[in-house]
Amino acid sequence: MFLGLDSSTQSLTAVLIDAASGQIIHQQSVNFGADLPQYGSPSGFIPGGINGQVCANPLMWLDALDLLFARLSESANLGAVRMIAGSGQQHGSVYLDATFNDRLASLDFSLDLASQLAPALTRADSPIWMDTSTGTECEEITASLGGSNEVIRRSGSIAIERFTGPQIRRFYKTDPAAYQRTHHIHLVSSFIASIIAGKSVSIDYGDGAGMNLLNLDKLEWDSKLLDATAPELNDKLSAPAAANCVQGFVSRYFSEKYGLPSNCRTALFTGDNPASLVGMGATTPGDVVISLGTSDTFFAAMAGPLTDPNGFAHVFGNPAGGFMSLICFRNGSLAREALRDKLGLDWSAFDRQALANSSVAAGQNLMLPFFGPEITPRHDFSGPVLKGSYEFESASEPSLQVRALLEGQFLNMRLHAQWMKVHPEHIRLTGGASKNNGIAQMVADIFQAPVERIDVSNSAALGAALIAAAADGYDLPALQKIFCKPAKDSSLQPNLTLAPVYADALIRYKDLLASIC
Ligand code: XUL
Repeated sequence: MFLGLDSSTQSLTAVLIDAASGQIIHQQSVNFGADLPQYGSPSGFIPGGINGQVCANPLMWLDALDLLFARLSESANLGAVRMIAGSGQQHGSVYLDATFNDRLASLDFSLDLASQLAPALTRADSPIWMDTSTGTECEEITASLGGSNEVIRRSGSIAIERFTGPQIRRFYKTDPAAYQRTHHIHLVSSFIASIIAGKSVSIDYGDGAGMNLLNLDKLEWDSKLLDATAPELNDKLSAPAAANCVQGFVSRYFSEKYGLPSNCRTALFTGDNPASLVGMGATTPGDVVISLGTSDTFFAAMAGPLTDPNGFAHVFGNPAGGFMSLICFRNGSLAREALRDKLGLDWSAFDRQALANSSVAAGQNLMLPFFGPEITPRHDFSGPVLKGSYEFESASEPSLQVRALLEGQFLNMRLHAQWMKVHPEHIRLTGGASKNNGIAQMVADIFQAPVERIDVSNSAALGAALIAAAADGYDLPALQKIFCKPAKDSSLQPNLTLAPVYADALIRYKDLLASIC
């Protein structure tokens, strides 16, 4: 059996799989807000941060680990676990002093993790991915590298507020003495991995690429980016490595306290998005995942470290080897809901409208589908931009607007994924709106690729369990065929006659966008 853990923003989740029988044996979760109310973090972070600061208490993550393993040891056979891997919310960082390793090596299992490791923290809180306080530091790092293009070329992303490098720089500037005392800087993923392994372990390429510090060509910490970020930073970071590197055996704390076998091994942990790529069964170039949520995301495996020249997208390591892109679109459900409300429709009417006028109206009317500021493309839109027939622009025929909004969202995705030079061969669609057949067909038609619906809850923790099994020698693609199956009867083929229609719409969409920003 293999155990995958995911320490996300709101919860810590475990998925236990039996690789030989292809079964998920057990799933268990600790919700930070509900299960650990003493941390005053109902949504997993400390509310009320000023100037865009969003932090969590790393001791909460440790208490969650103890609670999760206590629950697991009561409800599952941990004695059969051969390897553990995991993932964490990306970008968050934990700061520790020179005693960290010794404390890990001598943990007393009659006590808890939080009280024994608290004295090693050089910073009581951990900035997480929701933090936007580092605008100045991003500008400083960018200037020091001679511009955004160079930061993108080296690290795969522009210097961006939530990424760890700018966060480290801000810590160094605001509390230089504490920075000086810091011997280890960990990501959430590598912090939890270190606790499980009983020693400070490496940062993997998947999560490490979310720091604005990893050189994607060399897969090493980039000396120019390190210098631009904070002094002596190289010494405080463990060397980056591949996610499936086995670290050794699980810490005695976990084997003696919770019944894991003493020869249970641990792999590195990665970011939640790279782990989801594995859990969604999309680690081969040509596989694309589109997740329709509050924001929509598009992520896809890539063989080489290509980067988005516009700097809208991010590039991370793919735990199965190679790289992956992550492109976020802020106006996802936010925009779908805004249009639904504006047209006075309920969801079922909205869904029916999406199905209506199928091929006849395809690509005829254009909408830049942004009801507020967008990140891909980065622009402060004040509302959608419409170009088409009178019936469309005046909303006298509301179905035309519903169709154009959705088409606009997927044309925008197709346009902003072109830099990857990957033609999607399979699209895995997930998230609330993916259940709608009209929307799913539209995705197939606009990308001209087959679409499968996949409904994996806990895809990051499942991905981590699969990484653990692969690190033990199992064939990952074979495991993914079993564990990451699309929902029954959920596959849709593209309507090939619409290929030229959407190729033309894409050009007109691009021109309309260029006329605005
Ligand atoms: C990715 C990002 C989020 C976190 C959420 O860049 O910031 O998806 O990983 O857990």
